[in-house]
Amino acid sequence: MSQPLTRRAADPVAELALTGDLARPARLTVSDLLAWPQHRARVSFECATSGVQHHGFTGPLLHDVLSAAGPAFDPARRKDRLRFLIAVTGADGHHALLSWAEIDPDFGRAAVLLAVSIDDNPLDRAGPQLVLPQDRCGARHISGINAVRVDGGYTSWT
Ligand SMILES: Nc1nc2c(c(=O)[nH]1)N[C@H]1C(S)=C(S)[C@@H](COP(=O)(O)O)O[C@H]1N2
Ligand SMILES: [Mo]
Repeated sequence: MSQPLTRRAADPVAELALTGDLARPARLTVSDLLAWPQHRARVSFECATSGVQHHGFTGPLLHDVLSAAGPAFDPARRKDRLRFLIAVTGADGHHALLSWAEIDPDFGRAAVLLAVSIDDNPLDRAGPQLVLPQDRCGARHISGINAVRVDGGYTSWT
């Protein structure tokens, strides 16, 4: 028998909306995120309520995915990137802001991932997870990401 066409409705796949000051905004599933080079990270973080956790994640670098979407800065001008923020939101409303410079190879160089798997379990249904190997606390490891917004709106200084 052929695969039922209703599979997607019965087994929903999470999507994340990539929006903001981007030339190519996009809606991305976990399977779309496999198109970028995949990285592995073993991380430990402390949760204020549940203690220390250890996990292994795989996924693309957040910087690679956002760069492909064409952020509205001149890539040749390092100072132009410093006003950009990245807002990451989970389906439950938990969210955090990162600065572009935090993940930029010329500045903070944090190897932040948009994880497609946790401990070898795929995240297609739950949605991708933010992984910040440098964080001691787990609060920014946002799970079930459904929106990432890039905001370069702080132009009033110039
Ligand atoms: N979407 C979402 N992600 C989240 C949270 C949350 O409330 N919502 N809590 C954070 C916190 S405080 C921690 S410590 C880590 C691990 O939390 P967990 O043990 O509940 O998975 O997930 C983080 N990611
Ligand atoms: Mo936590």
